[in-house]
Amino acid sequence: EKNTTSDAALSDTTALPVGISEPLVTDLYTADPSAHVFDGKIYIYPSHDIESGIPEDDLGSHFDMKDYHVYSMESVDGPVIDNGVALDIKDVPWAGRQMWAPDAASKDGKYYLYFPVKDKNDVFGIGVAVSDTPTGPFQAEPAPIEGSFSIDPAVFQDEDGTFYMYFGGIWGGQLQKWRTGTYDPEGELPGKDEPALLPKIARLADDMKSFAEAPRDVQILDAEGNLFLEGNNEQRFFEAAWVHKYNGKYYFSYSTGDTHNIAYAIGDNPYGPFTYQGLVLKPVLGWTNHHSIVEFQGKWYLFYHDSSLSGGRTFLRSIKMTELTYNEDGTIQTIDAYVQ
Ligand code: FUB
Repeated sequence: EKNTTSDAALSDTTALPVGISEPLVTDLYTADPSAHVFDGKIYIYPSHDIESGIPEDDLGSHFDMKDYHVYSMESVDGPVIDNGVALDIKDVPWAGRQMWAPDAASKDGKYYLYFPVKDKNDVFGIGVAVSDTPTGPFQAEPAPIEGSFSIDPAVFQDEDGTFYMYFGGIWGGQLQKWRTGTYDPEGELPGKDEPALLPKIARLADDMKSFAEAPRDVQILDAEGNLFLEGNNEQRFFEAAWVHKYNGKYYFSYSTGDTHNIAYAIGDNPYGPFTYQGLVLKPVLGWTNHHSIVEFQGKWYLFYHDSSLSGGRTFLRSIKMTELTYNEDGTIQTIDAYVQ
């Protein structure tokens, strides 16, 4: 069942696994960390988890977040600074509920916060808000990005300065309701023997507030060049896209959702196709698994979350970071967050 933790597990906190990393933030619950290096500092753009009292369901209704905080770090061992509320849902004119996993980008001295939120008809779209500083506060645009839908934006800047947004998520993320190109409230996932739904990519326009092209599918292929089937939930895309570049190759990483992995695939250009390689991160405590990968001062780091601080409550998560290591051939050494 999606996003639930049994009461038995909650009542026995001694049964919780010991993590390799401590939470970066302990006074709020935080999740879905998108990390970037701007002007030599790490900035983290997470979701801000709260106890909403909304019952857990397969659509993630209990993830009813209402604002974002941005965190900054001058060094990996230094303090993690909470820069306060960067954007509140009440300041997003079109928003209804559920501020989910955000990301950010910087261009020409401006900073852009990209965020998925449901509109007043309960349909997810992706908003953008602008600031003169990486920490905000951010001023939301009056409407979602035209042509955007679903959840989990991740904005990647290529070395030539071009920005691309990856997005999408199935189940509560509503990607299955957009299969015809417009929103269909009755939209269903493909059958188990059909190709799984794919994440989306769109190049951002110069204004950073609109798409320069219609979103298209990002193909994730197996070693034989085939798309994963919907029934292959160990490997197919679910949500939480992220892209980084290492040694000239493009790494597309993502959550497999109901099997709780962070998997990755490698390609030769931002559009893919990407060929599946394996796991970046094994399942963590809590239902969701969501991450980012960033280089800082010559080392690579994985930012992720788990529910250890809340004793396993799946909608009260905490962001963490750990070093990530590549093998000689460019593959990533799989991380188990609970093996020291
Ligand atoms: O935090 C809410 C949702 O849970 C995110 O958008 C998903 O990626 C999952 O982590």
